[in-house]
Amino acid sequence: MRVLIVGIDGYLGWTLAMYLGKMGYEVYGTDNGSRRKNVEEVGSWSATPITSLVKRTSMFHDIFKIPIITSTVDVTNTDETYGFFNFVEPHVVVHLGEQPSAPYSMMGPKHANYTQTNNIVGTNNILFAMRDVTPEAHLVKLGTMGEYGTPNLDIPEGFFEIEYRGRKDTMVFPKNAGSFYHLSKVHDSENIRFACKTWDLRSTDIMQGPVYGVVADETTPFELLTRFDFDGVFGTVINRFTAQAIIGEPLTPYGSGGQTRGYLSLVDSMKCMKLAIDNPPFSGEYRVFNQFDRTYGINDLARRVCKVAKEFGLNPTIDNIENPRIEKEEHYYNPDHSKLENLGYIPTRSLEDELRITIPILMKYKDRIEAKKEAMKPKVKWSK
Ligand code: USQ
Repeated sequence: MRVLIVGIDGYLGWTLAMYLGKMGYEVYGTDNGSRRKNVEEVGSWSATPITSLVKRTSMFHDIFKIPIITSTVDVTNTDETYGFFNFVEPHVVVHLGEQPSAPYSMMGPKHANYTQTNNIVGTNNILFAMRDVTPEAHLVKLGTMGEYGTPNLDIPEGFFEIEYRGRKDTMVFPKNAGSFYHLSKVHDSENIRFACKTWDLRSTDIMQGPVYGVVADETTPFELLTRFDFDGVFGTVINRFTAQAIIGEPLTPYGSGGQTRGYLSLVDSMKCMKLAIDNPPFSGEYRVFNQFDRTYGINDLARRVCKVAKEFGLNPTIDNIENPRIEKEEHYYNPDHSKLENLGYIPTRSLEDELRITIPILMKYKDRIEAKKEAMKPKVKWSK
């Protein structure tokens, strides 16, 4: 099966390329290099040292004898996108090529506009290229659990039945995104749903929670590790807490720390995407998977990271700091997540066991985290 990964140089993209390559899929990918550039812009870098995309694919080939074909096609460019689709003729398109940071999108009008233009235009070009070049292909699109927000209701997987003024229908569950980034994903979802309905495309829209960890396969050599962000803009919460514990900085739950989200390890993110790829929807079907292992509150996460860090001789502390975001800090949170389980998803290991793999790997890169300590502080505020 030929898989085209858009955003192949990113945290998930590079991991998925190696994961699928080793499992015998024919892997093609493209990346416009924006993640490296944007992280540099906010004064940081990946804790794991990463070589260029060209070098890492050639190293992967030298070690495992598996080819990964890459390009620098930017999917916001319509002609380049069509050209690449004609060249690859993918059976599956995994679209991970978006600006993924909520704080980055809240830095100001240019960053908000860039995020929404990049994400929505890129997705639309992919949809049109699929319509015209590979109409049978399956689009696996990375959405986010953040599209739903934190309603005081259970959250279904995309759709729910509603009775209103005596009539019943199945409707898209209302969205309530918390940043311009999350809103870009809401718009994407509607565009994809429309394209499936109108052109008979098929797509899985994955509502994924924050991902943590650094390897999906423990045999990954150090020089092929994926990127690991820990700064205040691109680092996601568990990875940030891990990096803070390693350099002896206090872990920083924002506000009262009762914010609850659904989390997933890097390896399970790969497993779930593979399940989606192996079990495509039918032509014209737009389906939604809520993709996470289990939910945690932020304070609980901080305590769990501290406990495991202590096993490695670290001495972490926790400091609840002022919340730079506007979000509910205490709320109900109960999303469904049974569709992937029905396809056979079984979580690989506990959060604690995953941290026991991640912490010793990252301890080797303590100096690189230390060097960008200043960038770890959350400086982007949601308010004026
Ligand atoms: N948080 C802290 N302390 C920190 C960092 C974050 O308390 O030092 C809190 C945030 O306020 C938030 C929660 O942790 O309540 C999650 O924040 P995050 O930065 O880990 O995740 P988020 O900004 O929501 O975005 C990340 C990815 C995004 C993905 C999303 C899934 O960057 O690409 O879509 O997770 S979800 O959170 O389900 O929307």
